[in-house]
Amino acid sequence: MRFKNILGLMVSFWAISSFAFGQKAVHTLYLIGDAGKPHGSDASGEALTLLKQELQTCTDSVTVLFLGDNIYPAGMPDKMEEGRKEAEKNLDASLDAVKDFSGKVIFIPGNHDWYQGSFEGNSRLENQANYIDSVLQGHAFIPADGGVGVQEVAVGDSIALLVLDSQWWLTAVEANELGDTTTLIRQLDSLCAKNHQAGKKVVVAAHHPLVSNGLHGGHFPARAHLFPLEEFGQKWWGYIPLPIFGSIYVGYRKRFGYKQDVVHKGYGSFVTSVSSVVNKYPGTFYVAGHDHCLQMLEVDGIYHVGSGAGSKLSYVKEKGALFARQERGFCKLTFYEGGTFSVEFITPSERVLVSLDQQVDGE
Ligand SMILES: [Fe+2]
Ligand SMILES: [Mn+2]
Repeated sequence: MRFKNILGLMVSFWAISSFAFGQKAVHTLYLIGDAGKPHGSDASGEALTLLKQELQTCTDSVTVLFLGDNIYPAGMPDKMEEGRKEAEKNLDASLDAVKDFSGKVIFIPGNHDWYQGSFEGNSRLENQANYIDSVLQGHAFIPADGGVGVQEVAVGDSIALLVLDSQWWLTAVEANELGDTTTLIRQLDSLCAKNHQAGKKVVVAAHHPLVSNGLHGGHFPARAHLFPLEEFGQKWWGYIPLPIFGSIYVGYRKRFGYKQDVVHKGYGSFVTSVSSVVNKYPGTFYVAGHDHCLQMLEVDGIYHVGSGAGSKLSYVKEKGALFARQERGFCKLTFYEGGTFSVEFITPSERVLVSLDQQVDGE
């Protein structure tokens, strides 16, 4: 990051802090995604440890939202099935971070919770919902019954949290069952309209982002052209140079993508349809995980928050973002009396309040 960006962030930190401390917070949302592999390396659990510490000082007007991929690699198998113990262990770290906290906790599903959208996906979501409920006793998983549509969750009087199961959409498109997607879009539009007219801040939450400066958004570091396997884990084969294959791979991901990439046909239909609704309501927040980094982008008056650095890490491009870090952590979105808000990213090494008019112009 260049000097002027650092200076800009410092100035805006001061500016936002001044108004934030002078105003009463009405509700705070903690956003953490892709936290389902907390035992991968020594540092993999650091975001959840940090969240647990952070929540020790929190009151009731706080909601913690787990943005999907709560269990890697394939969601929650049946009790006697292979992989069940590992799945429980992976989810337990998230549950432990929130179990002594008195506010609201919500888990939404990602592609890994869905078993990558396979036919077994629904039963794995049900297993996860039941397991979370057995620990937290509060139906914290949405959608609890495997149902589709938009779920409106009450989080304070002035905020409307609208939750979508984006992997359900991707699965429906693949199975060519598009009927219900039209219903979902109509429902989303009427809920956005109703809450905007009521003067509420609208936060739409789903696992899959509409736009991302990370890998799923089609952004790769230059070294991916030489070491394309590096993305698939820090193993020895990640350091095999594959120059021509690397460029073909990166080009393919950018142009066509695979099922979990923004440019892919099925995912693209989700992006087009949901964007056509939320873009009608400037000032809306769209919060997601999926790319394993922390980022915030502003596109056409919509604030896109990406908070998928709950356990894994991957590349994010800084250019064009209001904030971007390849670091584990989470986002704190605070709403104040009078309709103002602040966005803060918290990692083990820093807390950064995002300035809304300071796009990063470096690489
Ligand atoms: Fe993920
Ligand atoms: Mn994902």
